[in-house]
Amino acid sequence: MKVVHSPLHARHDGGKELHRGELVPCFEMPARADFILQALVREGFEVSEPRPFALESLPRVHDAGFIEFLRTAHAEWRAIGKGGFMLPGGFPARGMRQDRIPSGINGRMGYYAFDAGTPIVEGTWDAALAAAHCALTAAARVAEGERSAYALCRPPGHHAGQATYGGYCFLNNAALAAQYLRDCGKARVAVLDVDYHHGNGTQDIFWERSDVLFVSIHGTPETEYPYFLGYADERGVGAGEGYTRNFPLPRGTSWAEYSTALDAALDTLAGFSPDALVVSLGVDTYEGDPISAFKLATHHFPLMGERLAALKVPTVFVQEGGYAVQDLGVNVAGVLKGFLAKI
Ligand code: Q9C
Ligand code: ZN
Repeated sequence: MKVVHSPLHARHDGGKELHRGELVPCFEMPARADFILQALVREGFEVSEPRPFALESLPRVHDAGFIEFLRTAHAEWRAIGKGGFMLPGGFPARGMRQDRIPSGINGRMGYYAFDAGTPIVEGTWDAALAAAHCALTAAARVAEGERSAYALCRPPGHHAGQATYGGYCFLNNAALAAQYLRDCGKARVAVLDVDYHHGNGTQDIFWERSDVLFVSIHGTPETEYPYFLGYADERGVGAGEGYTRNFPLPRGTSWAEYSTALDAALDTLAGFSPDALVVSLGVDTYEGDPISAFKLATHHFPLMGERLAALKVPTVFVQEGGYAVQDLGVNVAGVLKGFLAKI
């Protein structure tokens, strides 16, 4: 399995995020990708840089105005005399207008953002675009016949919707990979999201579609971020009805209950008979994660990989969350090695 990685990820270094009422150093930091890369190189994985892609590959899943906002946001911030990181100060909540996009940069930031924990800095666009290219390159390799590929995406992507950013995510790398596989002629593509947090962005993007199945296992939105999506009764609408499936689990969930939900999710995936699979691979389900509350141990991650291999479907792994920086590499390598041992 080849690894796709870009050093441009380091251009995104958010500084501070608003977390539980305080400005704290960002959990989503450049060292995350460095630790994962080190571990994978140590395990003998071959690493390459992403291929170039036209900007036109992005509007397949994202709104054009949203992409333009991300591309130019920090330059506009500098144009009003500001530097450093950008965080929004207001959002179009219930009872407010959603149909007017403010012209000023502060209002426009609140229009497209859905939290105050996702700073934009000067290099954010370059890093987010490089991460998207990593995911597209991994998808291209699988479309060309490789059994699997791993995209070391940073910043992550699964919280980014058609026209929204948040949860440390700007462009939805997994959704871009899934759409790329569709465009290469894979008729049915499944996305399995095992990040601790619900993949609200991916769900949003494929909500009305029956050609891409979205399945997510995550901490219940009753207590866990992103709070406002990810309940079991969300199943898609219109043509997409039944093609979104959610498995919310309580804080404190350990491998015994987690693996039962994983088996149910895998049954759902097998019933769809996908031609390709995209795994949104967050390892913030780990017991040592500083912002999450599941209890998976390092030795459980290879078991997860083994079960994914049993689907026998060409698979693109896309890195999402995981914030126990020192242990990220061994946990990610564990999933990939477990998978490779069973194919
Ligand atoms: N600032 C991923 O794992 N933190 N995103 C909540 C608000 C947001 C996690 C506190 C956690 C997002 C890709
Ligand atoms: Zn997460």
